[in-house]
Amino acid sequence: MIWNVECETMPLDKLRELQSERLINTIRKVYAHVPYYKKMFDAHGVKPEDICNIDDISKLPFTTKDDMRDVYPYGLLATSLKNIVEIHTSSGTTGKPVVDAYTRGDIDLWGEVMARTLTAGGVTEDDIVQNAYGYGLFTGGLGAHYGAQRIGATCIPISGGNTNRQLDVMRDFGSTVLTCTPSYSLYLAEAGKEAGIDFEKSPLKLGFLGAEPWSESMRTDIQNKLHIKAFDIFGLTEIIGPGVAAECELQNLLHVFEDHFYPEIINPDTGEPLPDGEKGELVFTTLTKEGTPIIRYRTRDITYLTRDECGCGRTMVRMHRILGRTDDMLIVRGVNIFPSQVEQVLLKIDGVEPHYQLLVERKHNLDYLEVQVEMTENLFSDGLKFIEQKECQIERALCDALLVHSRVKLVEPKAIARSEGKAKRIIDKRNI
Ligand code: DLL
Repeated sequence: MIWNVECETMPLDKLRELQSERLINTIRKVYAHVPYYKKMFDAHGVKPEDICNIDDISKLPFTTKDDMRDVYPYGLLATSLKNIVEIHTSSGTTGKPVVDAYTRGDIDLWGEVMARTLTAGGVTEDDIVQNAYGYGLFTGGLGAHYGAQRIGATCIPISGGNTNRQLDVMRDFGSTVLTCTPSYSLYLAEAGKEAGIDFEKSPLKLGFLGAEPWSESMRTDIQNKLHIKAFDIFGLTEIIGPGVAAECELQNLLHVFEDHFYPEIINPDTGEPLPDGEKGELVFTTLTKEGTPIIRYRTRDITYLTRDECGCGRTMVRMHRILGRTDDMLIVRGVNIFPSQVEQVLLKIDGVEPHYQLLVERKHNLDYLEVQVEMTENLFSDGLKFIEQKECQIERALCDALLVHSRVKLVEPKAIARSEGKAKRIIDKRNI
């Protein structure tokens, strides 16, 4: 099923024309209204008049997460604050988060692209959507919410966590669609089985899973355990949240809604654009966003694009599921984390050294993060009681900074292996 046949199956020449027109408008707008972009374009020697069609996009400079943080909170606004009706921010940055500010038009666009996402997997107004993505500053909850409501489905805004309640709601209300992270869907499957739910007989039939990496074998597992068809959905706060790309009923690569979000693949070392089919870093330019339009945003996600025809009839370019990252970002229970965030916290705490390692494991389909930190000789000689107190203190500080719980284990001085090159900060034992 296709939500917006006219847009999603647009002939390629018309699509190029539309993208060109929208890019030209966006560039004019940001040059005139966002001092940050004017400065960047001037420094790069590019003027709005130089952008005549979508292929000229490669003349424009990139935007990075650091650029966005530097102009926190409102530096990328392309409209007056009185036109902003909602704000979301991303997790996983040291210092200030990245801000996405939405006008009424942007919220409307979000509902549209999420309606496309859910319809692509078969959701209709007859469905009951159990939305177990987190509501709040994270974009998952409200993004899926707007899409489900746009379709006219019944949305249950249960948000993340509280597994027993999730299972009760699923049973009592007869949820037909589940939206959450892939790992949480597997956790629900196991907990449901233990609670005596027979998923083969339950009305649940579709899952829209994303916000973290997963694999084909994980899809098979989820589909078998929950007796649903599971779709990969992709997005990021900086662009709009979920609703940037999604699989269709053929479950073969994700269609990028490129009439609104223009994708490129670049060589992460040189910044040179790469042709279709070649793996590299995914870059997005928003073509219609009003509040915080973004030009050539470097996502750090690795994938490739293909224009091979898809049997569903959509003409929108497809991207492979995310293959990795060009940086050391970890996603734990759907929350983005950088080792540098941990370091920032440790530097403020007495009795420990900034020698640490993050161990991530998946047990019963839930992620567990252990942070091993070296203590100072003094703390080491103070005794167990003091060490335990310190562990609790660091756990609390890390939870505030990372927005996810971790277990802290203080280890003896010099216990963490030193490296002659880059320190090995992450041991990821998850077999995704
Ligand atoms: O995770 C938005 C989202 C919510 C997407 C719900 C899908 C469903 P952020 O918190 O800003 O936004 O994190 C964005 O998460 O750059 C990827 O590295 C990763 N990511 C998102 N979706 C997928 C996916 C939301 N389907 C970052 N597969 C992105 C792999 C994903 N990684």
